[in-house]
Amino acid sequence: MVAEPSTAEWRGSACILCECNCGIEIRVGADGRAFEKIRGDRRHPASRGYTCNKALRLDAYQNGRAGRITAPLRRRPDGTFEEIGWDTAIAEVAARLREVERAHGGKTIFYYGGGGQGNHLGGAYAPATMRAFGARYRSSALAQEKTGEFWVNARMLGRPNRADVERCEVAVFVGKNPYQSHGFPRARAVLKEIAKDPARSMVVIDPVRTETADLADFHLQVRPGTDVYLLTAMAAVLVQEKLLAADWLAEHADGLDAVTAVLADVPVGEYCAISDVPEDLVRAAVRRIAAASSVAVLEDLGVQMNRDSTLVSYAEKLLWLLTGNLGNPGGQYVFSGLAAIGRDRGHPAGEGPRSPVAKAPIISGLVPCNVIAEEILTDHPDRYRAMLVESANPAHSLAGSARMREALRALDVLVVIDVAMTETARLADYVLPAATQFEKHEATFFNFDFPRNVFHLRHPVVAPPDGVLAEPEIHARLVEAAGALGEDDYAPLREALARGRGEFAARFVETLQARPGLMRLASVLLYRTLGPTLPGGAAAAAALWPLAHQCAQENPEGVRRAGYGEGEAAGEALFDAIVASPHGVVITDDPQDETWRRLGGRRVRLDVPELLAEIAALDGRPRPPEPAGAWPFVLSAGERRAFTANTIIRDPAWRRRDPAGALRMSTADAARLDVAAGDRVRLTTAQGETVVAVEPTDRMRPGHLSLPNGYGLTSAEGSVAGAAPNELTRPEDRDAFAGTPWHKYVPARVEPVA
Ligand SMILES: Nc1nc2c(c(=O)[nH]1)N[C@H]1C(S)=C(S)[C@@H](COP(=O)(O)OP(=O)(O)OC[C@H]3O[C@@H](n4cnc5c(=O)[nH]c(N)nc54)[C@H](O)[C@@H]3O)O[C@H]1N2
Ligand SMILES: Nc1nc2c(c(=O)[nH]1)N[C@H]1C(S)=C(S)[C@@H](COP(=O)(O)OP(=O)(O)OC[C@H]3O[C@@H](n4cnc5c(=O)[nH]c(N)nc54)[C@H](O)[C@@H]3O)O[C@H]1N2
Ligand code: SF4
Ligand SMILES: [Mo]
Repeated sequence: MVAEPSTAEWRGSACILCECNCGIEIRVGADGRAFEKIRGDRRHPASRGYTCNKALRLDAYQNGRAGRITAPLRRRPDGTFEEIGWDTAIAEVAARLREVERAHGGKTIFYYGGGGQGNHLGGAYAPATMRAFGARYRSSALAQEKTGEFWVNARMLGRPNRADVERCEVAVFVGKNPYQSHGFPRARAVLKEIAKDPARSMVVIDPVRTETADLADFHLQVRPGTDVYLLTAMAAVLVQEKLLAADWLAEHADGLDAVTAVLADVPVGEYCAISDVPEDLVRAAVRRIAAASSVAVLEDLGVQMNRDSTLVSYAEKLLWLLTGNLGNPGGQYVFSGLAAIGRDRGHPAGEGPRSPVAKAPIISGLVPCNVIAEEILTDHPDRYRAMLVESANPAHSLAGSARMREALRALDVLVVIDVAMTETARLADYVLPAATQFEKHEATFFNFDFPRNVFHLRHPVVAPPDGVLAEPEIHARLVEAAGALGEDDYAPLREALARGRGEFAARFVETLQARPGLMRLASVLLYRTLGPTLPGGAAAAAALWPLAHQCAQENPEGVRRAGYGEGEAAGEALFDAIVASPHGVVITDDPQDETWRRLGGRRVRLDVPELLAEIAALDGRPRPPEPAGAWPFVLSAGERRAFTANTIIRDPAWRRRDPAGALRMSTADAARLDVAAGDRVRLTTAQGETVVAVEPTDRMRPGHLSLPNGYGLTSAEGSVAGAAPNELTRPEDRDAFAGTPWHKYVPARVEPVA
């Protein structure tokens, strides 16, 4: 049982609106529900009291007019929903999935999601449900943003890595606006520190003069979609001006000759012209990077959801590798963590696992989001027939919403686990209502900090309403209904646990060795055995127990320095500390050279042949078309702004500004079209059209448009606020290597409406 939280006191939790998950404290009102006050939590080891404007509005997530669901729903033949009990819901969902498995094989059951920006604990239990029904394929939002970068990291380094922005001398942001989107702790404060310090510099590569660009020393205001030319030119300047970290490269990297041979021939001036950035400015920025003792480079959606995204990731990594910025304080590092987010085997292009229908590359275990509809809408025998969607809203968030809706309708069965009636849930056969992130134990695996990495198991802040369940319980019930686990499996482990955790650990390992088939069911096995014994009703934390042990084994030095001791005991101590603290704990405190140990003595590989060949061939490629003719604009569909948070908060009233999500365009374009702020225009793309209000601004380049992310949600009453970006995007517009979308490069036109 979850302990009833008491009111009238500050309770430790975290903001769930972006991957930073800043620690917060919440004071709940006398009604036991309202978030009366929210403040940054000074005891949180990563955020240290910091929040941005968004955390203070979290009551709108918990208590807003958000279409909350509090009973399992079953679709009636006429398309309306009826409430059913949990026993019926679990039995019917299990029977329907079993039916699909029997008729077509478990591989036709597709799992999507597993957590948004704040809730990954459910995702830790989902593999058990997949295993119980024989499901093999899965995906999540990561496969429409990060998989290209994951693959490049795997090919070049063998491990994912991050940039140490907090300690760097020079920060470089490529298609990223951390002032609004964050992405590292205390982002606004860190950006201001860099801007203020004459010894440090900031380079921003973005077509928009963003709030981050305002703080930059070098703003390379690139023509949308041409970053591959700009970043290749930047890497080429390093070679051509002899700015390479030669000694470092000799010690740590292979393939330099192949790379320099290609970069030596790059026509820097011409590539700068294609990108429309003054060559002098580009050279000055590169010289600043080369002269710095440390450079931290972060790329994000502006390039990851754009043309040539995987190639851009490669050129971006060459920039910091050729200058020796790996493993140095303030450069790039390989992080610890409780889960392996971002790891991939790094198969050569064309050789790794593929999706069953579209034969798209599966990177980090994820099918590219842009082919999911294609994998359903076909008569291929292996097409996906059933889908389990958890904590995600693919009918809204994936490219080509119309086609995605058609695909979801074409499934034999769609099951959605969510807190609210979303665009996706409306299409479901069954909707299973979850407790919100403030009503249960919850956590994320976005733990990438260095040298001190942090994990935060949040405790419930308010009691859940009757009728909802936390995801671990939903998965456990589905697994049991499938007959994959039961009392016979639990009893011996419980017996061992009664004699102590040591006995339990030994019996658990023995059990998995004897029955390897239980491996992927382990989370539920632990939830039902170890779970009920955890303090404060933290049964959901059971899945963290093996992860804590694994973390202690893989990072003995970091875990010891963080104060957990050594050997088996360190894993137990780390786990107990995680479960006990409502404020988050430091899990590893790494020595500076830990990156090299994690790379296991492997050298960096600079020449990824498939990618280097494409870079070499750039010059012979047709030049990217200027926006013209029927599509004179490039639309960036889905920008992060002061009041956007994907589709996590569904109540539009949470927005202090910009309730309908204005279309930003340059003042010059607005004058030419004769439209002023607030005027409505028709925005058309090859996929669809919408009517939106414009906001002319001198921050935009002429020819460039931007729509915010996360608008266009249907309210409980059926009204829609703002434009849904993916009514305007197409699934076929995607990267050749990773299948990631071109959401930031959508040819468009704009016409004033009367
Ligand atoms: N406020 C807020 N913060 C968020 C989120 C949110 O919804 N709202 N979502 C979170 C999530 S899920 C993510 S993945 C991150 C994403 O964080 P970001 O990637 O920083 O967010 P975006 O605003 O989508 O895109 C970043 C920048 O790319 C620029 N851009 C557009 N086209 C191009 C181009 O052709 N080249 C280059 N170089 N840049 C271009 C845009 O102008 C924009 O400033 O944010 C997280 N944080
Ligand atoms: N055109 C365009 N499309 C984009 C983007 C873009 O920039 N442009 N950005 C993309 C990016 S980077 C991302 S990350 C995705 C995000 O898109 P999705 O991965 O689809 O997820 P979210 O919009 O974050 O929605 C999270 C869902 O979780 C639900 N939820 C909230 N709390 C809980 C809980 O505790 N339990 C459960 N079970 N559910 C809960 C919410 O109601 C919501 O339905 O969107 C992508 N789509
Ligand atoms: S939205 Fe703001 S407060 Fe919330 S986690 Fe992100 S940076 Fe922190
Ligand atoms: Mo994202």
